[in-house]
Amino acid sequence: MHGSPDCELSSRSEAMAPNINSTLPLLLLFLLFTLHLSSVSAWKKEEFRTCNQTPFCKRARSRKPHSSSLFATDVAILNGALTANLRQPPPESPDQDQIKPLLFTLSVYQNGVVRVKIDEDPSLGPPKKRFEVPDVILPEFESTKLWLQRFQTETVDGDSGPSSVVHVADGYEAVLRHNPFEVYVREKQGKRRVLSLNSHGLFDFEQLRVKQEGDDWEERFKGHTDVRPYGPQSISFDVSFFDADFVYGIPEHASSFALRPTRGPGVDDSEPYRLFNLDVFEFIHDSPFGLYGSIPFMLGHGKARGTSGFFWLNAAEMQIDVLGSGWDAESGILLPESGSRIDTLWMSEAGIVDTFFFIGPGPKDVVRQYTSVTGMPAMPQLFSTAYHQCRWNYRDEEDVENIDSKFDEHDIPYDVLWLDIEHTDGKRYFTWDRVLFPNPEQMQNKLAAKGRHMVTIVDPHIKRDESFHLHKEATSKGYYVKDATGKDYDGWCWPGSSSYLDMLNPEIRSWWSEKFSLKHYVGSTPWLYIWNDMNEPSVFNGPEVTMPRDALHYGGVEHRELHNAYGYYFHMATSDGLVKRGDGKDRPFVLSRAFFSGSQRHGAVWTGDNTADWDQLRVSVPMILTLGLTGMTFSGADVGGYFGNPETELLVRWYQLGAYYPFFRAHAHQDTKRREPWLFGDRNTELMRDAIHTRYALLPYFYTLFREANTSGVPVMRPLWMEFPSDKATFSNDEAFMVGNSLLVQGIYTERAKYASVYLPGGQSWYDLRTGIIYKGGTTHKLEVSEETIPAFHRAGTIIPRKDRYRRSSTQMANDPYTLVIALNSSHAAEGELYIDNGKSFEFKQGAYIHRHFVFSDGKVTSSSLVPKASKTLFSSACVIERIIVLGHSSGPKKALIEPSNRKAEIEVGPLWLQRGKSAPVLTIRRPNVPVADDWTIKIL
Ligand code: NBV
Repeated sequence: MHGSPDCELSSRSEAMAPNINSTLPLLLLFLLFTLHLSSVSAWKKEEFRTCNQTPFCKRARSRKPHSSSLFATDVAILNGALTANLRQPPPESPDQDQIKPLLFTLSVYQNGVVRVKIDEDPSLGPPKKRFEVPDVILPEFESTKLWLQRFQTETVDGDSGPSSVVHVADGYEAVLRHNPFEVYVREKQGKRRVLSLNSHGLFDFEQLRVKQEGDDWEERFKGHTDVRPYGPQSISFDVSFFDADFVYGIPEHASSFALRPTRGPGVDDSEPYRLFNLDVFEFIHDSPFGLYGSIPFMLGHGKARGTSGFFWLNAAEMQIDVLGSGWDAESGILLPESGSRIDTLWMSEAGIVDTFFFIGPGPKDVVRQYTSVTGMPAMPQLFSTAYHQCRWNYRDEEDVENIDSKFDEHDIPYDVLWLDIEHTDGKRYFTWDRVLFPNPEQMQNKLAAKGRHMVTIVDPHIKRDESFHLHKEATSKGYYVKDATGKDYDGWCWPGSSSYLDMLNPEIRSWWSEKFSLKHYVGSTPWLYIWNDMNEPSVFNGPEVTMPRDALHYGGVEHRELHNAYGYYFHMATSDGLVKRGDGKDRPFVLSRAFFSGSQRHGAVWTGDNTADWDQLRVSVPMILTLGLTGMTFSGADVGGYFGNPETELLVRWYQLGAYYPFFRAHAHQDTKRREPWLFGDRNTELMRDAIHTRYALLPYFYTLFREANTSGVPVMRPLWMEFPSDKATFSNDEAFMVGNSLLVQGIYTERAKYASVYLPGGQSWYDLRTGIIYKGGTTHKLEVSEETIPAFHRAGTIIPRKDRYRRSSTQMANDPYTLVIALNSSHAAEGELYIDNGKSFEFKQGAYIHRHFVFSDGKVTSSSLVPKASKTLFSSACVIERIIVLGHSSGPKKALIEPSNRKAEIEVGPLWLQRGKSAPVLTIRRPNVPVADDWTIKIL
């Protein structure tokens, strides 16, 4: 099942062989590294630090509740914000460090966002400015700041001193409790708390220091030494989510969707959830260890109040404990009854406190609030929402041509063919192995003739090769990240000795983005898009397979301070490159492995190197749900599982599930057997084709959902509770999910499954997507499972737009007619939307799109526009609606009347297009052929 260690060794060593030059030190290093790799098999836990091996984490975890003696003084309104100094009592003995006051600022923004910043006071002479992550917060966010004029004082919780209170939004206020220091948001009425920081007195802030004789701050791990020139500089504090039954978020981990307690009674020795971007070889399916990306944003959700969110903008290593109820008993201090409150402990190695409280109260409000700070997910090009075919590697042009034609032969649509690292000349990105790929433009043009695209990989490690123009230029311009001594950092990756561009520097990002122009990227065409892998960054011989924390970036920033955002800046620069390449006209497509808050603005991500087993199929759902909830809606997992050879049944089930991932790509490791959909016998080809066809039919619905995400932050793939926030039975369900508000999908995660238990929420019914058979909501159904499909249901009361004709690619479907599927609820009503634009350019931003609202009520369907009235139409479509299927309509009328054209259309009471077995009441309006862009009404007579 797992990739063999030998193969892994051969692929990596082969990649480096040409770089072994005659110098002894290099050879030794190479041998050492080879030895190191030969021991690589499955997940190597010991290569990565535990909390106990991470001093700041160990220290923070050992602190007892109420050990912080911080109190607020000098409270004032300054620049429209509430400010204060946070102080500690003078030290008891002269050899203890005198803690300098910290600056506290609380600002309030529109729509229920409160920002709390705590940093060292620059006027008190810290040895350097601590790192504040730039370019993540939207510039326009600042303009939503509500300029505070005053605060009120009040005595809370029987304190002897006052608290300062400011107004937040309708019905909410923020409170700064002076002594002990605490900050929280509460409801005005009834004063119920929503979210709080430092309620348990775990706040700690290690200030930067200048090294004195005898100070030994070095940290060692696995033969690596981190010099830590400013001493320990960590920050930790507790955050409480009130009235929350569960907490969610903080990707990326392969674990359950509702986050499990990591400490407290009955929790054995768990690690905290770690946020540290790492290339983890063969990650396991249930672990709080950090993977490739980090989003320090957590949501709490409960039946009693709804949803709230907390975001800490900090790119250093973070560790987060979810504290199980009763955790504080360890300290001997008994806290008031917690109710359904969930306490968490946040610990970071460096940076500042820059936190955001989102008051909700609904789940969609919280994601809207979070994306109002970090940005809405980019609107993808239509082709990228279709099916992608990848493998490490499609060998050469002939292989590409063959794969491409096989898709046509087997009548399977696909949109994108991917080339992994072997297509390059010695892992020098932007180049081609000219023996294998002598005519890359021609190859891409052939694909483009069928409306298809290509993606090539561009990794961040740059081969240190004097004859490689990119390396020469980067070296002469001084564009590489430096090591702790100030020399260009030299690490090992696929090309051997490599350096890494300092993507924190905007000038370097801009230089990098130019490299994607058709002129610079020789052999590229406008149909070529990009894949950024290894951008955590992955460094084979670095500590924990990444860059040393004491490496230096632009402005003297230490790598430890920005580590989790390195991949973000790389993704950003690449995506800007593709925008520039098209003169700012076309939307980019860049898939990235590493990510941070805000990555949603730059493209898609995937969950990295999973394994072909059933557990990994199952965990893909909570992983993608978590990404969606934290802004990264355009995400998916490698269909089929990256490492190992999936059994045929698993592969088919993976296609059936993957067809509903927002990002739908099959991918495999180079040591696996070929597994394109036609290699497993006719029946299995048919099953995989069906799954891919389902995705293509639903593309209009997916694209509409991507637009919804782009305007509201609400993810394409959602947890059930996002649609049914007060249905407790949904809160920890991570085997099923919603695609938009209309479709519920339940994966099948076991071999030879005969039955599945599917919980269908809400008071309304659900229609089986294939048969139209109706099921009651608010209950669990034990359903027979067939090999043909995984269970999927259309929610009563909603309308789904489809395109039912199959072409070679989504591009070729552009002029195809639509089908509307109307699922009636108990009042015989339903509604839905359809968004259309040219699928490619940024013109939609100027209003060049169609957005329809369909309503069924009183026996008629009405189409009206949701586009604000513009002086002229900027985008039109000649497409028509060729079929309207009404589920749950049992009477048998014969005709439908179309207005305003005053035409009649035939009605048929008959089976569904997807149906194979039993039927249910369904009525089809045949060939109404109403223009999709127009207003019309169709009445069933
Ligand atoms: O570029 C090779 C692979 C790639 O196929 C995969 O998708 C990435 O996640 N890459 C990692 C490097 C090495 C994997 C063992």
